Formats: sequence, structure tokens, C-alpha cells
Amino acid sequence: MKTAIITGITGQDGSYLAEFLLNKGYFVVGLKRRTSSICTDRIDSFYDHANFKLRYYNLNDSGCFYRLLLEYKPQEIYNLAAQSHVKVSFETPEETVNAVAMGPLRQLEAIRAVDPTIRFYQASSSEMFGVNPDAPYNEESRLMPASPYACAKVFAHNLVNNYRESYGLHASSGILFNHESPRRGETFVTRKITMAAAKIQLGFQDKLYLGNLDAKRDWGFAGDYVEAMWLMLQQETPEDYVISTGETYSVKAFLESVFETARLDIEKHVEIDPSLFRPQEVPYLLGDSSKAKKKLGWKPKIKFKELAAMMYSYDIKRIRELAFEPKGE
Ligand code: NAP
Ligand code: F7E
Repeated sequence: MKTAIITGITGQDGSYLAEFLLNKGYFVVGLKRRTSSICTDRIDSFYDHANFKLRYYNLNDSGCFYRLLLEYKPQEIYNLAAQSHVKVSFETPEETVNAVAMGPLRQLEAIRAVDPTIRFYQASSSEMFGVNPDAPYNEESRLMPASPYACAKVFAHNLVNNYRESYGLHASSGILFNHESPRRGETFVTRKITMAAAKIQLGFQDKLYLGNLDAKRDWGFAGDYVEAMWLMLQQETPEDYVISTGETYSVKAFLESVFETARLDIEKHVEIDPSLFRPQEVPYLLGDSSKAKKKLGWKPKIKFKELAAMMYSYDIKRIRELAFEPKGE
């Protein structure tokens, strides 16, 4: 039985990837940082699985990572942990860079020392293309990061390449474009919109405050994207891959799609809040994942409209259940 370690297990991607690997018969060690509230909602469905183990780990803790490698002897490591919110990275740049850039450096050093045959996946991001005007972007496109988060991801991305070349590690970066789901963090724009639409529809909220509606993103479904992570580590040769849908839509288009489904009036319920704009914006992202299609045989299954509808229908059901479920004594 193969063993995989996943950092960031409590996040959106960590939970989908763990389900995917458990279904493939892996033993999965999920790593979670200590938080004062339990926050394991996303992993409740497999928490008690016989092949799943939850352990503590923080990206700044090198010794802990060494011990975990020695204890579990994994064949694969997926580094998904990060302070992943772009706007927050302008507010907490030092914390973000320490986690996002230095975390993978510490992990690669541990792999090199403990067992250089371990296969490593790094969660790189389309944010690395930043303000590069020449979309669509592929693996060769110029990286022009536009936030502390993206600058740190560029560092980690280059480092993976450097460790692959220098030490022969099987280390790959997936350059994933935005991917969403009903498990998306509630402060990212898609989920913020679907949750607000559900609450407005049910009478629990009146206004939705948003920032830049003109930004365009290549939005896919997280459940589809974790398969690509796994496929990268099954290849003979480690390489980097762009993972995207090849379609781009504005935040406004996502808002319109959800509000149309919810039969809500944007004029009546949505207001622009200038404090939600970023010091520097990434205006346009569009990926070209031809390499992943050709070499991994990967392609996205769920596209924009279906994704928006899936997220809204999950939120309306969940909020209805939370609001109207019978209360105990
Ligand atoms: P997410 O939902 O924000 O999850 C991030 C995970 O990292 C959470 O489990 C979080 O723990 C953990 N974490 C944060 N800081 C940590 C630290 N210092 N030590 C240990 N764990 C820490 O992110 P996601 O959407 O699943 O994304 C997964 C990865 O892909 C991230 O690296 C992200 O930057 C990258 N990425 C995401 C997208 C996307 O569109 N989703 C696109 C490209 C790349 P808590 O639960 O305690 O906060
Ligand atoms: O913003 C605009 C905002 O925060 C998308 C992360 O997973 O994907 C994600 O980063 C767009 C931006 O995601 C609001 O200005 C408008 O243009 O949902 P987001 P992101 O910044 O694209 C990449 C690939 C990652 O790697 C990241 O980890 O929406 N926007 N109004 C807003 N954004 C937010 N959050 N909130 C608003 O009210």
C-alpha cells in the first residue's frame, strides 16, 4: 500500500485529494496546523477511515517534518498548505512569504536528507503570471507576480525546479488556475457570491459588498484538479504542468450567473466597496493546459456555468438546513 502525506489537509484541495487517494487505496497522512477552534468540517467524511491519519504540522516547523518522514516513510508528498488568500497577503506579507516560500524549502531539504526517492508535488499558482500581458499562459510563459503571495509562489516554483535539476528529485509543480467548489473558502469571491445569494434568497442577508468586478479568471472545479496533481506524480519524469479550463470569465459574469439562478436583482442587492480592491490587481488569467492534456491525458470535466450552479445549490441547501433544522431541547 502506498503512503501519501498531504499538507493543508483541512483546506479545499486537501480534502478532495485525500478522498481521491483513499479511493485509490492509499494510506493518507493528513497534516493540519494547530488552531484554537477544531475546523475539520472538510475532512469529517473520511476522518475515521482506517487508512487515514491526522497529524499536526506547521509549515515553519522543519523538525516536525523530518520526524513525519521517518515515521511514515511516504512515497508521495503533496504540499498544499499555504496562506492562500491574495488580498490577505498584502496585509500579512511576512507570514505569507514565510509559509508559502520557506515551507516548501524546508520540505525539500527534508526529502533530500531522509529519502530522495519520495515524489513531491508543489501547489504552484496561475497568480505567478500576474500582470504578464501575453495570455493564454503555458509552462513557458513569463512570471510577473503582483502580490506577496504570488512572489512567494514564484520562489517555491523556481526552487522545485532547482532541486529537481540539482539533486535529481522527483519534484513537480502544478500551475493551477483558480479552482472552486462547495468547499471553497468563504472569503474567495465565488463562494462569497454563492453564499450571499443563498442567504439573500432565504431572507438572512440584504446586501453583498464586492470589489473589482472586471477581473477575469479561468475557473475550474477543484474535484477535477486534484486528479491532475496525482497524475503528475505517476509520471516517469517530473515536470511542471498548467492545469486550467481554457475559458475565462469576469467576476461580474459569475455574479450574473448565480443571481440569475437565484432569481435575484443585482442592482438591488450588490454594492461596490472600494476597500475590497487590492493594491495591485491581476486583471486577466487564461490558461493553456495542452501539455497536461497531451502528457497526462487530463482534461477538466466541469465548466463555468455548471460550477456556479453546483456551488449555489449546495449553499442554499446547507443554509436552509442550518436555519430550519429542528432545535433540540
Ligand atoms: P485553502 O483552502 O486556503 O487551504 C490551505 C491549507 O493550508 C489549509 O489547510 C490551511 O490550514 C493550511 N495552512 C495555512 N497556513 C499553514 C501553515 N502555516 N502551516 C500549515 N498549514 C497551513 O487553499 P486551497 O484552495 O485548498 O489551495 C491549496 C493550495 O493550492 C495552496 O497552496 C494554494 O496556494 C494553492 N492554489 C490554490 C488555487 C485555488 O484556486 N484554490 C489555485 C492555485 C494554487 P487552516 O485550515 O488551519 O487555515
Ligand atoms: O479573487 C476579485 C479579486 O480572492 C478573484 C486563490 O485560490 O486563485 C485564488 O486567488 C478575483 C480578484 O481569488 C471580491 O479582486 C472582487 O480579481 O477569489 P479571489 P484570487 O485572488 O484569484 C489563485 C489562483 C490562487 O492561487 C489563490 O490561492 O475577484 N474580487 N470582489 C474579490 N475577491 C474577493 N476575495 N472578495 C471580494 O469581495
